[in-house]
Amino acid sequence: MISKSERRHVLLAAAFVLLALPAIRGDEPLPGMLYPKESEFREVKSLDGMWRFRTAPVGELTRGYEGRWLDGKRGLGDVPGVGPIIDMPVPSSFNDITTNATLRDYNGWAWYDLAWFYVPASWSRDTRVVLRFGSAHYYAKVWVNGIEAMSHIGGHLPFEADVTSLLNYGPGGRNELTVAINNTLTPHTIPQGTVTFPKDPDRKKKKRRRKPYPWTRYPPGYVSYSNTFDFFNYAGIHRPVMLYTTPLSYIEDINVNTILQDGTAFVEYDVTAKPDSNSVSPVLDCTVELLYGNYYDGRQPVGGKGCAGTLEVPDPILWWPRTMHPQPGYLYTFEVRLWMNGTLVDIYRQPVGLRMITWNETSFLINGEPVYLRGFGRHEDSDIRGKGLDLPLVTRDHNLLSWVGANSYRTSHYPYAEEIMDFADRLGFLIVDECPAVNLDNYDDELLERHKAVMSELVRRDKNRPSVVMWSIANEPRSQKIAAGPYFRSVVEYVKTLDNTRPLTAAINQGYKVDNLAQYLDIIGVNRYYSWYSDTGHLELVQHQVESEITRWNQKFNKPVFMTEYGADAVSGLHTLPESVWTEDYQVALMREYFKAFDNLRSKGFFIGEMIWNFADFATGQGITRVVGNKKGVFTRSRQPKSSARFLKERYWCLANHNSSTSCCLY
Ligand code: GCB
Repeated sequence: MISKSERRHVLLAAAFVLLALPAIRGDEPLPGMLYPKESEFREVKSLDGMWRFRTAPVGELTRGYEGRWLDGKRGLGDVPGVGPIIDMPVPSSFNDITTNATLRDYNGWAWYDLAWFYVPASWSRDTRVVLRFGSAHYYAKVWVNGIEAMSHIGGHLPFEADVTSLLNYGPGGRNELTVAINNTLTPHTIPQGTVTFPKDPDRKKKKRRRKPYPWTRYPPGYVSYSNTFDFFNYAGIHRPVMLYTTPLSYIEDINVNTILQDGTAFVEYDVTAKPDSNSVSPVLDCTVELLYGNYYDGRQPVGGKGCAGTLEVPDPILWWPRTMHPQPGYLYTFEVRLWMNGTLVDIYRQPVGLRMITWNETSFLINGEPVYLRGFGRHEDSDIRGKGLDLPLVTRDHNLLSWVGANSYRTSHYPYAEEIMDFADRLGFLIVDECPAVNLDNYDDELLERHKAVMSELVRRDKNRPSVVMWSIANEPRSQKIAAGPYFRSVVEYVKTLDNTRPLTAAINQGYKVDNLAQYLDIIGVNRYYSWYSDTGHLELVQHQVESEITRWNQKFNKPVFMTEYGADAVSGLHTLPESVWTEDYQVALMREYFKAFDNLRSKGFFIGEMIWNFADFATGQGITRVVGNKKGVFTRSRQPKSSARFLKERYWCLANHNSSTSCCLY
């Protein structure tokens, strides 16, 4: 049995996660958070690179705080006996960088330190300097020169703080940045996880016996961290860390939305600007221009005056998804100039795509044209880097997505890096943008607040992206539970207040008879593993099962339906004839059966897409149903094709080039 003091210690460490919730509640409007960009008035400095790193020893999780690892003088502190300080690349997950299994599986506080760094001589307290993290998983606390600068709950989304007053400037002005992150997941984090103290059957104290028996299964103090989702709980500073400047009066946020009417695009915009707090009676004003492409190319941009308004664009070049137009993903640049008392003080350039989304009971349309999604569920995942952003990998992924003929993917099961979303905007991929609510199980008000907060951070970040065409509010929640009904109703109502220009969806794995979520969605996503997790090996059942179930979802809810997941694990290089589970041959054979069903469903008019699970093999926690990770990728983890990739390519290009009455089953 774990002693009271040991239990207290672990709970105390976890409590840092739970009690230190930032003041932001789900229903409070968030300040803007534009992506850092250079302009005539702004500079960006990357803090990526090699940082110093140390974890608190297992069983002494608060050691970093007790040892004052953040005091701004000693970096991570040379505290004897707590293990070495090692080099750690940023961005990256820390788990797979070393050869150490304890670090791979670590739960608790991990400390990062960057010392020393210097800021350009041109920066001073008269410049506004912001420190921004693209994401850190899961909970993060940040100190600049030993002074707490910010904290943030949740991986996968950016956070930032004005650190102007915390930095040292000028010659000799050295700076230190310390970050503590904690990847402990609890029933009130999104996603959820559990911390348990497993009981040792033999360590009970016998009556009148002072000492307990020695343990047989779990040593004293043993703590177990678990979750139910099927991907490795990678942790670390996963995305770029940047310092950027803005003028003291600055553009804080931009909202852009396009309405198409009779061949004209009406671009509604709204700019939020902040005046310099020292200026007496500041008057702020904006001028805006919609530039073709990303520069002045001789064509006359459409311009406007005022920080809010509507631009009328005759003959617009619309943003189209891949294969729906010879020039997909066309981006204009929305240039905002901020003026204070008649002087130009700030410029920000926001890429925008002019497109309009509509949906009805049967279809999902872009610019008035019905769209059929040919896509994937994916993961941010790769060898060594884990979930750390890696641009060569991301570029390869988008080249493979283009090669295979896909037009879409879901950011299963969490928001992806902004740099990844940029690819989607530019290349014309349609994104189902998912929040990290994977496998939600127990519902209560505290979780609901967190869910709303995550959704508001996601919408704030991605609202201007033309590639983002749906918000996915959850993946496979236990939506059969009665409490799921009111819970998701609140989430949906809340997200609609943030953005009513995009439909809401979720990937559901419960049956249509018991589910309590689909009724609130605009478009229903269904995850099914016929002939894999159910009726394993019985391919002859797939077509009928898929067709009849998907049809029932539509009949019951009268909404468009798409398949958000289906698939089979295939170990690359494993073949049998006839095909059997885990082989490349079985993966292909299973896909063929799903394709037959999809083609019949397509002709019924309400089935709007198919997204195979998964784009590439990916890491999971260890388990007896996983062979060093999930092998449902059509590409391997090193991004090489399995037989299924070539097979899928035939189908996706067939779908791209034909209409809904053509069979693309490839019998
Ligand atoms: C699912 C989950 C996904 C898993 C997949 C599988 O339904 O949404 O996270 O990886 O099944 O392979 O079991």
